[in-house]
Amino acid sequence: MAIAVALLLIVVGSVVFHLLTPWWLTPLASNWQQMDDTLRITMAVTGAFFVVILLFVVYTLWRFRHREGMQTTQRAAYQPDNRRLERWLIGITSVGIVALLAPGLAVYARYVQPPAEAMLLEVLGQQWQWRYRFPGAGGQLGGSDARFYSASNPFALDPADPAAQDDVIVTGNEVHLPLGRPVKVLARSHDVLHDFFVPQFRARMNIVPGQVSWFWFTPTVPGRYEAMCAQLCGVGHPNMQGYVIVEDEVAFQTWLARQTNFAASQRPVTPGEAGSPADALVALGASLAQTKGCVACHTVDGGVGVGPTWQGLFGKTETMVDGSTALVDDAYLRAFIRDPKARAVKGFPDVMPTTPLADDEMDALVAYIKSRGAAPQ
Ligand SMILES: [Cu+2]
Repeated sequence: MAIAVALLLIVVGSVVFHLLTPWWLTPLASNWQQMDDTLRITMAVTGAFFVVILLFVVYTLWRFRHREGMQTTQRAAYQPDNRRLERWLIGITSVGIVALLAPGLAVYARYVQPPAEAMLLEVLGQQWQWRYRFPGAGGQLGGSDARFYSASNPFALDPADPAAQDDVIVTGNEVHLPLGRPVKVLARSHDVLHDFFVPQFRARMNIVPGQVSWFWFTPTVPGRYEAMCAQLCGVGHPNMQGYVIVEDEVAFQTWLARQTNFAASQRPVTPGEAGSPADALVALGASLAQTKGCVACHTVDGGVGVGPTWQGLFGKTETMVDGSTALVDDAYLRAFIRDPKARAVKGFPDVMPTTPLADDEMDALVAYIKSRGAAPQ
């Protein structure tokens, strides 16, 4: 009987929790009301089966409990089969399973068929950051091939493709989208499985290396939304965050006009007119730290990350896993970035990937780390 009471409490508790919980879905910010409907149907079907099955177990435990004075000879009747009951059970279960699967299939079919007027947005996943690309005025994205990949061409775009020249390359992990316009998202991965997910849009898609997967949505509420990776993709996975800013068309066009295109991003970097060349180098290093994904693991404000923070790193004495110590200077940083596996710093996982850097990029990145300040003596 104790088990029957416990099961009854679980059923009542679950239903009450479901009705009173503050953990409801975030407000919907896209056209995908159908996703929420599907979720509610799933909840209703699984919830009903959960309650009915547990209540049935509670009933049988109570109905056939042991009672004082029961005849010790009383035995359960053996019933080899019961056609009528089986037909009912198979029928109800089948209806339940169809109700679980069919709405999802119908919504998914719509989810991967973007309207013809949808604008294109490419999302590129990489351990552990997001990059974005829009087609230029021509409306066509340039072609890519793995052999074109380089540190300055992370999308591996074909430099000879005329359609690639005006492609808008977004630097950093934040992308803007216009309100009320359907967007077709084309998703590619640079390395392993990722999944682009913005909860408020109810939109997500797995990203498989070597494939382009897609889905579409129309943002319906202005705001700043967090995009996250929804496939465990390595030790930096929780840091793989981006942002989608939904704003009116005018603000979006203003933002878009400020972005660089592919052709411009391929020109050699020249120090800016404003500020000294040293400042320009540090500024370039700061932007490289973003685009190369360094900031996924290294904070610059002393915060805890997967790797050592860059605040106060330069000039500090690091202890290695083998107990030896090393002064963090120019040569140390360069050697470590070139070959992260050569040695391991005590207290940090040995997971730093090798990032291809041109010589001038290395100079800029080291200058930036240096600028984050020497360790206090
Ligand atoms: Cu990921």
